[in-house]
Amino acid sequence: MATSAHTTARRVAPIVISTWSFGPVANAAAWPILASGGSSLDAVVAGATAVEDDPTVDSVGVGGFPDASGHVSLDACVMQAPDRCGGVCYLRHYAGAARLARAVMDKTIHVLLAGDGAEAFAQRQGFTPHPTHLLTPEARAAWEAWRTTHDPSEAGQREGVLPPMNVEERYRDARATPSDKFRHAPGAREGNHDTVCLLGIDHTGVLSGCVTTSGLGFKVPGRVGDSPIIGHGLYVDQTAGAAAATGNGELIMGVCGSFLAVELMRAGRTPLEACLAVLDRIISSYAIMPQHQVALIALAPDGRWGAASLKPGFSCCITTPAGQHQHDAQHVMAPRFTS
Ligand code: SD4
Repeated sequence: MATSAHTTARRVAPIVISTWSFGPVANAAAWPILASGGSSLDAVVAGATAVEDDPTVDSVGVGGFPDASGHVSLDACVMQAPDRCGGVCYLRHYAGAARLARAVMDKTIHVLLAGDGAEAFAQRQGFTPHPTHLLTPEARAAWEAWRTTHDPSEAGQREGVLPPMNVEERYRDARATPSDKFRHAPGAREGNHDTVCLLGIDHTGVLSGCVTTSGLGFKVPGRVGDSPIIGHGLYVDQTAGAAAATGNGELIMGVCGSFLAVELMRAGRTPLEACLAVLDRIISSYAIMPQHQVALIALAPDGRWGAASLKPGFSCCITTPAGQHQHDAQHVMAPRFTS
């Protein structure tokens, strides 16, 4: 069946862009598919799956940090067009959220399946329950350590107190300035990772996106963020472009961050301008706290891309026929706070 994902196909150089420092892991799985003429949808799902399957990544897939009650829950979505999107959320006993999100898109009339229903669907699709409910010994140990200083019943409930962010605090390194007020953000953890978001274009010019996460560490049980929700964590339109978001989902959801970025590109903004404008909207819409971070990546149908974040420390990985590089994204927040 022809879909709107394929009505505007055109020949452009393939590209894949993915978030954070595990981007190279994602792109290593995605790029061979694009380079050999495969589809951008296959590529972004393969890239997301590679990160999900790495148990050392404590913010995506197996090995993700649990919620305040000690249970891991996974969220993911895929998108090519308004009539080609799917997602799963609050998946607690099955790995492979990105592949399952694709199955929702390909095999159902629905967009988003949650919780028990998503897991029943996973079983019907031949997925097998994860033997340890996605919780690795390392993630369990981190949760137990967190419990020694936090009351799980208060997680995310007291005003001004957020669950710890899964944000790489790489801005603590040599590039950080002493005046950076974010250097000692509460909840910051050295070397941690975040949601993996991938945007890609294949040799036929078709855009696809995929986002997958275990969400904020030690979140309130039942909490679902932006990542699996179309228009929030991910939006793709074949004529306007694609965008994906990572960071504090609550800040992204209130402004429909990814949808807004794509609509700004439709209105003529470059991918970078679109990312920066979404961050400006977030800054003007919320009381930004030190532990907040939001980052966006955006990709135009012609292959131009952009990336930006509230705070320093966000990078993304770009792979094209010309090669691969890790890009430190422009950040908007620290200069305003330090001036
Ligand atoms: C969430 N946006 O669940 C995700 C988490 C994330 O960097 O992206 N962290 O809110």
